[in-house]
Amino acid sequence: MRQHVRDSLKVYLVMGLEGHVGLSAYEIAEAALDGGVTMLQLREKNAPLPQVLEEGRRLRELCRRRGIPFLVNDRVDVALLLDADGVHVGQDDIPGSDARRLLGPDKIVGISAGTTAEANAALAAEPDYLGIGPIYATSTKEDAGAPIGTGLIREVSALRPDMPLVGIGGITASNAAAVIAAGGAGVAVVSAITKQPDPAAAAKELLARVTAAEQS
Ligand code: TZP
Ligand code: MG
Repeated sequence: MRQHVRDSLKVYLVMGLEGHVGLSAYEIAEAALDGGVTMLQLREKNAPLPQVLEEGRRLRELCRRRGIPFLVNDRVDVALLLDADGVHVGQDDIPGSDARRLLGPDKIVGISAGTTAEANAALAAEPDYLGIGPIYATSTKEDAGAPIGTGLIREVSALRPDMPLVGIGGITASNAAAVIAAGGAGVAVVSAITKQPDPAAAAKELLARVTAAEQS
């Protein structure tokens, strides 16, 4: 499971249901998958639940057709209703161990951490991966806190080399290589794909940078 997750983390698209410059969220996802996105997380904080379920179902089916894991942010109930491949939870959400109990052993459980203490607590729940960040400054998440750089990725990857780690926060094609060099299995991005005029090209470039960094 962890090797499969590690491979899937290379370019992890985190997205809401908002469109951008004439593209719907679904069209952005489609283009991003064309470009080589390896995993997708639906992270919608504002839309009414019926809309999340309806549009989420379409995104879920798209990911299934493309053979890409589909995860839901925060909500285990939504993940279950959409038959998602897993859930991603933060420090204020349902604890990772409880998410695991509800979803069972075959689903992916990812947990966010931004400090050593959070990482240690998250590791105790034996998630399938850890999301570490915000690595760089981001305007996507208002309460993201100050950027932490790549140090925590380096620290956790030394402590738990078996645990796949993905960096998040302000990651672009220009700084993605540093996340991999620190021990990250991949990069999780919102705006570096969803806010680009050509999401397919943006995803392709990110994948190329991650793959090149893995080989160096
Ligand atoms: N968690 C930590 S930073 C962040 C999340 C969801 C937002 C990342 O967005 P962007 O646009 O890739 O900086
Ligand atoms: Mg959350």
